[in-house]
Amino acid sequence: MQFRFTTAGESHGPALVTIIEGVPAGMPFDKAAIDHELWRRQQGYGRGGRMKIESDTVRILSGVRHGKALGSPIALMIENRDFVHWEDIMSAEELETQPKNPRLVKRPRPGHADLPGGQKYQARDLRDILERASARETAARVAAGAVAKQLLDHFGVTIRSHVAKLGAVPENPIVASWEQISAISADAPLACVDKEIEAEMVAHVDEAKANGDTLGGIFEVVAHGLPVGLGSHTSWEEKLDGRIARAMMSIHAVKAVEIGDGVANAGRFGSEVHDEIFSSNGNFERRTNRAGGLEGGITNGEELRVRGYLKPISTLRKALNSVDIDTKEDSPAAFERSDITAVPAAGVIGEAMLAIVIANSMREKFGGDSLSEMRRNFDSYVSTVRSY
Ligand code: EPS
Repeated sequence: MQFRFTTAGESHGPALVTIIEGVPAGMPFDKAAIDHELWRRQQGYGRGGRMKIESDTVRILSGVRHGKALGSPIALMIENRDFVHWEDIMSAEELETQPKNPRLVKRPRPGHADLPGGQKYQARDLRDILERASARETAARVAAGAVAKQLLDHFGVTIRSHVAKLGAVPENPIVASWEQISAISADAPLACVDKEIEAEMVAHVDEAKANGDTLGGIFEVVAHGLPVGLGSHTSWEEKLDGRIARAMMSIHAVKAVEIGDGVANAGRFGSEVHDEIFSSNGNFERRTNRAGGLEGGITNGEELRVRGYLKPISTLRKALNSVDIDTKEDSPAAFERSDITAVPAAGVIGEAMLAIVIANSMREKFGGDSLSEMRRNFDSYVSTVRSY
């Protein structure tokens, strides 16, 4: 059994939808917890006007009865409140009369899917591309990820994130403990563990805003409480770090992924990198975790740490040069409204994607049609590993 999901929906269409498979029957289903994750994704200093319009919540369409999962596909829907302003432009039916302001997009934004998407799909209105390329889609991923988190909760696995760097601040990504990350308050402006650095980050966002510019940054996601043995060294597709990297890279604007201290480790001696193994009352012990919880593509029981590196958002008020796809003349790229930065939101999305990859790995390893069957398999495996 796999835990898997798909999403559908355009940014200014009627709704986003996700269908999730592989949730074991009998799992208590907490809608409020999903809505809370959606709320978290909408926070963060530097978000644009759209977040004032949307207030994302899910409607459960299938797969849940009397508060428990049935084991069947779960369909969740998130309405786009903004759709009321776009009904004719985003209409599924052919229009008899063109809207007064059709808001055609003809000037592709450098860095966005606009131009290669337009060329590939032969779109003469680049809205056909940008509506689906928009990071709005990640609301549906966060809903699916919130369900994965609920499953992981039953096995003692918790996932959180923090912003390690916002644009150029600070120079080196912040190193934060699980306790520090867990203590970040839900309304912190930039999900940073250090209040002074966070104030500098806020000023950096203000600077970008004043210049009509945008910023990227680095988020770190940490999974706490993982069992040893998720993923496998036996084949490339089974390596958990490979699966995690793919999931993280699929998040909008993520351009690099790092596990543990992977980037810094590339410039160090082996003796400075590998986490030595010590004996402690008949158990194995690590005193460092530079590997980020994975060795040979297998979880080793330490915290799993993954960083996502985001490029700056590609919709700039200070528009970059582009070319009109009809006239072929140089003209500034399209701008309607945009976020200045979305690194804290990307962290929440990173949590969701990591939760989904780990939930899938747990479903593959422990199987079971019901939560209690999965639990028995899990407990028996964990006690086998303990006696190793
Ligand atoms: C986005 C552009 C903005 C963002 C949007 C992603 O939307 P709009 O064009 O409606 O102002 O706010 O993000 C969301 C709507 C969201 O929910 O995260 C883009 O072009 O990627």
